[in-house]
Amino acid sequence: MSPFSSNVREVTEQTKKDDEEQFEKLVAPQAAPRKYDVVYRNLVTFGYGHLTALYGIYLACTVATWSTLIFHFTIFVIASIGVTAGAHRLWTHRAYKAKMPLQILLMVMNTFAFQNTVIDWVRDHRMHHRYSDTDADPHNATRGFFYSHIGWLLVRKHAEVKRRGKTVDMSDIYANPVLRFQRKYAIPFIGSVCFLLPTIIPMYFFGETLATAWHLAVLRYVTNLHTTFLVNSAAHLWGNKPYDINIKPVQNLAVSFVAFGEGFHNYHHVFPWDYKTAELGNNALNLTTYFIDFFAWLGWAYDLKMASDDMIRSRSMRTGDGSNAWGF
Ligand code: ST9
Ligand code: ZN
Ligand code: ZN
Repeated sequence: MSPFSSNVREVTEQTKKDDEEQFEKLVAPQAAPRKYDVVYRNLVTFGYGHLTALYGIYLACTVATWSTLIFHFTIFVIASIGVTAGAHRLWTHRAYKAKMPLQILLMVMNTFAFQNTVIDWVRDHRMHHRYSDTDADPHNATRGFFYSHIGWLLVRKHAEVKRRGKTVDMSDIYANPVLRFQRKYAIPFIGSVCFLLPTIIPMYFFGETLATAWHLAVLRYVTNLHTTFLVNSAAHLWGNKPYDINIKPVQNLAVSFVAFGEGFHNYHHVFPWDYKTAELGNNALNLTTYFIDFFAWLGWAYDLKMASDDMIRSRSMRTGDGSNAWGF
């Protein structure tokens, strides 16, 4: 455990609610034949985004200044942690608690990532855990890499997502004033934070042209999207299963590296309420944990939940594939 981890609480037994969710997972159909209802507007916007990002790579390698590149790398890190520490570990899984200043900071950091509003993100992600890799999971990985990576955002959701989604408890999220603010002012706020500022700042401070500034801003955004998407695709397909061999999510170190610690995904699906999302939380592949530990040290994060060693060991012995925490 890190010296910064004050206020850590070891969880020693699954709640009754988890058991009920486990049961429901079994009854949603896994990948029943379906007809895809393509959303052409999304096909056009994602197509434009990717072409813009490709040209952004060319500009990054030829004309962009180092200041602009460092600036965008910094935003990439900020946005990533806004997703991992904010939307994911804090708001979806309630793996720790955060005081108001940290919640506001995380909401702004998350806004740089523009992955819908946090409210919508949490609703989809709670469905993903409750009905993992069934038709009620928005990005059901039994439908393959492309569907779970990005395809699910190009078609209407499966009826099972909408039907079973009505029962998912979102009361904590709907009551959260910070998240309500983000949703209420979504268009001007997300537009300004995610696109406008990252375009204007390199123009005024680093002397970039509008074309270079815009293409690099979109490149940074698209890169953030793909590192997140890899958790839904690669970390459900390629890797080991030290904790539960019966589920699709795996340990994938490459994904952990690009997604700030979110690739230890076999562990995460077994212990979703663990704030580290991994057995070995403090390491170079899990920078999000250092971020949360730092704020725990400051007193802004508290009640960090963590699975006990005994609990992890007995679960590994019961259902794991015999590989270790790193997935070897
Ligand atoms: C983007 C994607 O933002 C975000 C990706 C998140 C990925 C999560 C990854 C998790 C990884 C975990 C670890 C973290 C790792 C982080 C690493 C970081 C380095 N429950 O959605 P609609 C109902 S892309 C309950 O329109 P359609 C509900 O009644 C970027 N109910 O469905 C809803 O109405 P309302 C920008 C649900 O029409 C109604 O259905 N974003 C649920 O089938 C309609 O919902 C975009 O481009 C649910 N889960 O359309 C937007 N879902 O909302 C992309 C739906 O009023 N999305 N209902 O209550 C869309 O355009 C559409 O959602 C669609 C489906 C076309 C995909
Ligand atoms: Zn998953
Ligand atoms: Zn999760």
